[in-house]
Amino acid sequence: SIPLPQRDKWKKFAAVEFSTKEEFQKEVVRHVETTLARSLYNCDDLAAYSGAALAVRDKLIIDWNKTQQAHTLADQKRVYYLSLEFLMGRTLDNAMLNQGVKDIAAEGVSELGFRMEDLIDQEHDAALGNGGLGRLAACFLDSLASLDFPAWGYGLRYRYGIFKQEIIDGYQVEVPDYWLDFNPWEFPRHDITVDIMFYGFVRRYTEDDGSTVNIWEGGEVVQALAYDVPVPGYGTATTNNLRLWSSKPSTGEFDFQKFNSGDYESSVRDQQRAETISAVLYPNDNIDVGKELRLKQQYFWVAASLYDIVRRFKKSHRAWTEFPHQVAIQLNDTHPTLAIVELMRILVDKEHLDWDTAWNIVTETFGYTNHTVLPEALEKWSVPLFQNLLPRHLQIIYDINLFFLQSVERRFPKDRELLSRVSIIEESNPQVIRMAYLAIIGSKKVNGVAELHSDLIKTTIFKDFVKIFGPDKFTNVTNGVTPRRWLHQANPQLSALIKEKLGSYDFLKDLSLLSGLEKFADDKEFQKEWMDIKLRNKQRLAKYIKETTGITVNPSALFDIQVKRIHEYKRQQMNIFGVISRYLSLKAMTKEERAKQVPRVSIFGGKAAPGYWMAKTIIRLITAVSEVVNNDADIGDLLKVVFIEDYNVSKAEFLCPASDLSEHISTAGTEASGTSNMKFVLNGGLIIGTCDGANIEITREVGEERIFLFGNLAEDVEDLRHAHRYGKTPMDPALKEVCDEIQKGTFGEPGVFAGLIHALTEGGDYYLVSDDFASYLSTHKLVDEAFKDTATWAHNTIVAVSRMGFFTSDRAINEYAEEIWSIDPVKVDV
Ligand code: HBZ
Repeated sequence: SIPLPQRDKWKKFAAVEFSTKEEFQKEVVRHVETTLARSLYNCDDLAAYSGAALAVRDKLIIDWNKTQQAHTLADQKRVYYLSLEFLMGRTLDNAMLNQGVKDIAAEGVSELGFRMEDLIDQEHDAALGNGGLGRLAACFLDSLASLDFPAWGYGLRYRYGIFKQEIIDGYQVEVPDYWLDFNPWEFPRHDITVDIMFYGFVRRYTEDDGSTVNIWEGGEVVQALAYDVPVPGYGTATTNNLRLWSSKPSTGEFDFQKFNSGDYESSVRDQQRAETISAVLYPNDNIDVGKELRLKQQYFWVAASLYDIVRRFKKSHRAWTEFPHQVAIQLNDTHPTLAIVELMRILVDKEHLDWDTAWNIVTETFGYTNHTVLPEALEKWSVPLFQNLLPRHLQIIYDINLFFLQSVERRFPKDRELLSRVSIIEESNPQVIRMAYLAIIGSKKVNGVAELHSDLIKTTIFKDFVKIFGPDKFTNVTNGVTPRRWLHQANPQLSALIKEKLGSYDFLKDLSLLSGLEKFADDKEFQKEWMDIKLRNKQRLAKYIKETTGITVNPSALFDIQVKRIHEYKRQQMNIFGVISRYLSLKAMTKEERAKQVPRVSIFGGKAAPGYWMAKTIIRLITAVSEVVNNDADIGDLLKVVFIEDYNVSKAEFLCPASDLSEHISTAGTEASGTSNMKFVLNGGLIIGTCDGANIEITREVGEERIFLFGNLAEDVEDLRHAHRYGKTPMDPALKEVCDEIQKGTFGEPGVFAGLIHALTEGGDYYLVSDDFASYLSTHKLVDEAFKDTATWAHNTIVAVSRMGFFTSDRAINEYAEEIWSIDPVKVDV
């Protein structure tokens, strides 16, 4: 740092944040003219967006610097959130909101000749995630900063985020998402690099004192380069850091032998291999594929992050045993579980701590969040693959397992079965490493993401570990969403109306204040304003649908939305079968009967993993049904079916405010929590859903009258599946009709959909579509009836919103801070 005598000069010229409209405008023009080398003669929306973003970024980074200094000075325990995914979406709007400059900035750009909405629309989503898990990480970062917690996120800086989805001839086509052309929100830190090793071998030798030392050496080396993304809190100066690692060839690694022998091309190819590590986000959600490059990504990211965390800890010159008092590390699913092993390697091999001391430190440091019970999603790595890539880490895992199994044997001496059930190594061919078990054994706390889910992990997949470690190691933290993005930013009109009633925007920091709305639930004038906002949000969506698909929808129809990743367990197939059934009933009606029906718009959106053939078939069925139904003159406005292409965070922001009804209809016991259910209700929509994930807690909060629950319960699923396997379940008659219609060719070549039908019949209907179908259809009838009574509908949505305070991510983060991390906030002075 700068020597004392020169610091006054620095302080005199320290960067200052803009705080007025004029100062903001000055910054925008300066950036457009200098940083971007444009002028008033060639400044389009994109250049104006860029100028505004750079101006806001300057403000962020000044706060970021203050925050890092305050955190260093406070020297308190920090939390590190390790996640392979951060689904941040757009930044400009959110940064302006959190910094409290939205109004002056909007006026400012308007006077410069632009509309803020148009500028915001220029921004490319930061789509470094698949779905709920990645978006949860983003909401958590927002809450951590807003609550002044000293926290860092660590992730990978993928060159390609989740693919862009195009629908061509009704089928999903994946297009690469190259998003880094212009990203003003990241700062490359060319001075922060870490060399990461792969492959090689372990050399073991004996020291003079007789102890053995293991050294991992001789492998391929790749360099990790840090990119920092500032994360501003709402209504506070705290601006935390999200550090994303990018891979590049290590500086010492150029193969001069190849170069000298004239094989220049192949030596460049070797270098490019290094860049491949952070090139692409794996596009699978809730399915484990086990590719070597994925394991490389995991180790690369975990090793760089731990090196960084340990380096920061070492600056304080504390004893190693203090480490868990300074550092909490949260594992977002099992993807970063190698961090447990890597920290052991650092402590034992590099810092020469004895095993037990090191293991105590490690197991006091980590927390593990589980996001799924689906067997196909639980991460397992083949031992031979692992042995080759990370030989020393495999030895450490074997030792962790050995000591663990010995302790289990001491406590449960006669239970051989138990030992094989809980072993980190599964004795399959080839052997595999069960990452969830490693994460449990190496963590202080394990949590699920909603009450039912946290109970299920304790009674099913991790039952043995509850017996071994006791129930207190397992806890629940129900997910939440940030009301800054998901209420105020997504639905500014609703937020403003709520503010008018509650007197201030304090509810954005303390969402429980929404309870103050309940007394207005029967106020006719308020109901009208409330429903008018819903209508305007639906009109905006209708306009978007018209522009992007050509389909005309009636904004006063009931908008029924299901947007999320396409997956059999989420049962979009059941939804589209339900739509077909509705279509068939409408077709069978007389004109008079039809006139009494509530018009519907069924809206779908979501990506299928590129290799998930069944999910892609579901998309094809949705688009096929929409082609038939939307063009059927008998039906007109009574039913429209829309598939929204390329569902992502910024689309969710205008879809959530536009729903009357949203669908959260997973087979009971399969959806760990769900978070879009919370977003939809918070925006004044009702839910049709199963007794699954957070739907159950939403029901408890808003009251059973305000949610349309249907279907079998989690506790019945096993028996129902069993009955299917033994051929004891005839197909539901309404579903049978739907299947017959598909097979007749009403929606095009039936062969295309054979897989979907097969899954219901010979496939054993694993997701229990047939078992839940009758209840699903009859509940939709209740929805239609309820929608006719506008006053009661308005009342119910107002009451529901007023009771959604629990589902803020601020509440979730406070629970993590208290029960898992033991961290306190640090105030940043301005
Ligand atoms: O995490 C989701 C759950 O399905 C959802 O119920 C929950 O609300 C949310 C947040 O807790 N899980 C995921 O989104 N999972 C993944 O995206 C995923 C990605 C890569 C994997 C496995 C899972 O290898």
